[in-house]
Amino acid sequence: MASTATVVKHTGSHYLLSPLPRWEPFEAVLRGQLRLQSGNSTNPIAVGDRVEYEACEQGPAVITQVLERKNHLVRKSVNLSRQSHIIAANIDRAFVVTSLYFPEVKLPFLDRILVTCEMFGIPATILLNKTDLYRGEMPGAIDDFQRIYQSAGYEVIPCSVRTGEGIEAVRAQCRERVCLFCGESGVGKSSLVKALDPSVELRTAALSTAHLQGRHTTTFYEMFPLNGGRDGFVIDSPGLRAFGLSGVEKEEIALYFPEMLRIGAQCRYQPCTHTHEPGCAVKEALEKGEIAPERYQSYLGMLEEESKYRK
Ligand SMILES: Nc1nc2c(ncn2[C@@H]2O[C@H](COP(=O)(O)OP(=O)(O)O)[C@@H](O)[C@H]2O)c(=O)[nH]1
Ligand SMILES: [Mg+2]
Ligand SMILES: [Zn+2]
Repeated sequence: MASTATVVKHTGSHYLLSPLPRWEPFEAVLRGQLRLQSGNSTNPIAVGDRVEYEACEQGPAVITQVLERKNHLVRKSVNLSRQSHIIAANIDRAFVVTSLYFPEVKLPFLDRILVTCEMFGIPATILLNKTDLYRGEMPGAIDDFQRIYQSAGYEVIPCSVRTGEGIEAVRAQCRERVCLFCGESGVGKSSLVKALDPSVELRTAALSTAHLQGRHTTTFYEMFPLNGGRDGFVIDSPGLRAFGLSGVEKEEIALYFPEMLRIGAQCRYQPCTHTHEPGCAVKEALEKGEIAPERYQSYLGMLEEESKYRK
């Protein structure tokens, strides 16, 4: 009889599985022929994958099948081979962590991460961390930030590991879910995970990197239980820098801005790039202040960058 479990860690040849929501990790290996069915990706199974396995009397269990994924994060290989690497699968929510200050927020970078989440079908919540550093000096800046992203359709949770602001709201969102923490380095991802459960051993330095085929770099991700799994499960990440928009058509980019996707259906021309076309509903909404100029600027930046690569 095959049982199902979730991949919580991958270390080269071995996997750790756990029958989530129970945290009882055990070792497993891959049945040989599964490797052949991995298509374009360099790894057939990633952290978060639900798999069927057969238990063995002695030694590790054997993974016999990967169940269908709800979503998965892919990193394209930098070279022109069509290979890609699956970073994680079945993520219920991404926490896109940022701070207004130290490091100073770069909205185009933040928007790129949000677009990446939309591309892969991962619901995102923004954690505006380190409010202890700027709530006093620039109270209006927090409101401005919230206005931009809430009007785009994202929930923003101001939080601080120092004062504890927002931590319980984040915890409530983690429960019964597998959440990915992502965002620029230094914004406080690992600190937030630690605030949710001080016993989590985030060995960020131990994220193994193996060089495959010269320039292709593989990073292994790992899942951790929050308070034994009672508060859900998290995957910390060193950043989303490597996930380019490669392979995205110009016309496609606006579909990953929820506020443009909503309004874009009313544009006179379809598909519309929302730049020069007459009767563009997105530009009208921009003029009326219904779409934040900061988001539109990020969009134009991405359009320009993608066209550059396409020429
Ligand atoms: N003042 C303040 N510092 C924070 C907060 N959260 C994290 N930090 C600090 O920011 C630095 C980077 O945090 P870290 O969790 O390693 O960021 P990561 O790279 O996103 O994982 C560390 O020195 C933390 O102590 C916060 O809420 N307030
Ligand atoms: Mg970290
Ligand atoms: Zn338009």
